[in-house]
Amino acid sequence: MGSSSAAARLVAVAALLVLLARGGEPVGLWLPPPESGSGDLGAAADRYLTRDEHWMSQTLDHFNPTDHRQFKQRYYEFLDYFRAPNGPVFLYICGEASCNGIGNNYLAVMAKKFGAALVSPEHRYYGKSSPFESLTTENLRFLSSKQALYDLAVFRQYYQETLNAKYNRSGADNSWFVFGGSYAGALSAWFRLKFPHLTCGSLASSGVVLAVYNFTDFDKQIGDSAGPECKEALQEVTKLVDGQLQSGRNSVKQLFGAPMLENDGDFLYLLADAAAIAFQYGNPDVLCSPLVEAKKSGTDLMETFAHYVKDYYIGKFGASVASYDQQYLKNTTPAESSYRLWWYQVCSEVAFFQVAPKNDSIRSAKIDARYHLDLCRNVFGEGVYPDVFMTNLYYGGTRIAGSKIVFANGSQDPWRHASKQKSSDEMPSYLIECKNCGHCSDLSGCPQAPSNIEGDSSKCSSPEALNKVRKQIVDHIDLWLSECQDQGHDKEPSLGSRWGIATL
Ligand SMILES: *[C@@H]1O[C@H](CO)[C@@H](O)[C@H](O)[C@H]1NC(C)=O
Ligand SMILES: *[C@@H]1O[C@H](CO)[C@@H](O)[C@H](O)[C@H]1NC(C)=O
Ligand SMILES: *[C@@H]1O[C@H](CO)[C@@H](O)[C@H](O)[C@H]1NC(C)=O
Ligand SMILES: CC(=O)N[C@H]1CO[C@H](CO)[C@@H](O)[C@@H]1O
Repeated sequence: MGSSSAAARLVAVAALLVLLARGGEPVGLWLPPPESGSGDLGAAADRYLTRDEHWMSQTLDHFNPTDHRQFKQRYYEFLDYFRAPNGPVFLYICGEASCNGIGNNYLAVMAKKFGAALVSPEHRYYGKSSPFESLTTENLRFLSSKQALYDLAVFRQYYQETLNAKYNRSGADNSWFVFGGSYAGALSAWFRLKFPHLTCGSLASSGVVLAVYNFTDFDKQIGDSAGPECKEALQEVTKLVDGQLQSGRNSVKQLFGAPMLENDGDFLYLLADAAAIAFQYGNPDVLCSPLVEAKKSGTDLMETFAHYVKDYYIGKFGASVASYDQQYLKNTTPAESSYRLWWYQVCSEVAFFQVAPKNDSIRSAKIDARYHLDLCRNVFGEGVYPDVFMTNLYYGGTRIAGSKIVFANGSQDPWRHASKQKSSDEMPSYLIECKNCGHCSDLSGCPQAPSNIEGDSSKCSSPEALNKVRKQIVDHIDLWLSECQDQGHDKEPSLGSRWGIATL
């Protein structure tokens, strides 16, 4: 604990959160499918390699050398595959949700191939790594990607020393490689950009490195992923729902199992997210088959969509209706706050306002920039505004001037339009094209709910498309790790392919 009087407010919130955490993940925003417990689709044995918690003391404010306050940051380590002591270290960056362990996805497969140690720190403020007991807007001012990147750098050094102590070495430096998906994919790219001496390379899986204010491409991609028939049905539903709300028939909210959402915008946002998630996580048919069928047979479209929302999105997928409620987003209790925290990052740094395009929109036109700005003001008060210009000036957006970063995005994923567009020698970018290839398919396979052990690709509509990109990713990792080693990391002599994966 630090010296400031405010330090008293800083707590290792572990005790509190152990009781309260229910793994609330902001699924509506963009995260990997929910924890087991909140929906049926998250449950799977062997979903995690480890859930054993470790802790380190982290600096609260990396940009103020006179502020010595610290907080407890949670992390995980998995050493079963580690070719000790000289193997590489794979740092998996956890993003905007409670980080409940090291997932058993394709990263595990790669770690095994490379003999890598796996480590994964939780993002500051999320889960059990909250510096404050109460997440008032004032207390959220240390929540930013810039602070989070410094956390990663400090963690990287801390863990290297921990490893050295474990193997009785001093001054050794293993070859590190960073990984992340979605927002954490952007952090992965930015980490390599800002701290190139601390990692041999980066995988930015669906890495959203471009902050976007009016993110209309998101809705457009949903239309493209849905195809003309399903898109038209979705648009018809929106028209019907808008009409009901227009004429004051709030009972329509009941139909969707969301009577508690007083604000029409919040309700419409829930419906838009419910549709997006089908494509984002690779389950298009669950949504589109019944809708297209209903349209052909003249069955009530609104009821068909309502059934999908209630049965699939809320029931199976585990989405939380309350999380769309701005009243709920004002709750400052850490365990209740993943959604609030991500909205803070949206409202202060990256925006990604998923507004309706002027033409041919799927979501209601009422979901516009105004809706988002009102939400930001209502939930966080005056003065919280996403300066996307400065965010992109700082990192470079899609013109990021990094190196040894591999980008991968799924063809059906609405988020891909915030990822890096063009491939270059130093920063290759791959598009994984298949009917159910979505967000972070390279790591998680498809569909992503239910979760696939080791990121199994066999259920992708084109497993070859995914396997091909995975092979390319592995080749880049192999090359960049070996180049790193040439520069004096770990002294292990090379054997054929330096990392012993010649047989891939
Ligand atoms: C650690 O290394 C030092 C210096 O080489 C050596 O003296 C010591 O015995 C080692 N300790 C263990 C536990 O291996
Ligand atoms: C976003 O869209 C709104 C409404 O269409 C418009 O007024 C605003 O200028 C746009 N902002 C940016 C930064 O494009
Ligand atoms: C609006 O969208 C429709 C359907 O995709 C398209 O045919 C039309 O050209 C678009 N109009 C404008 C002005 O972009
Ligand atoms: C927005 C988008 O589609 N991004 C890119 C994903 O990666 C492929 C391959 O480089 C590009 O063609 C896409 O443009």
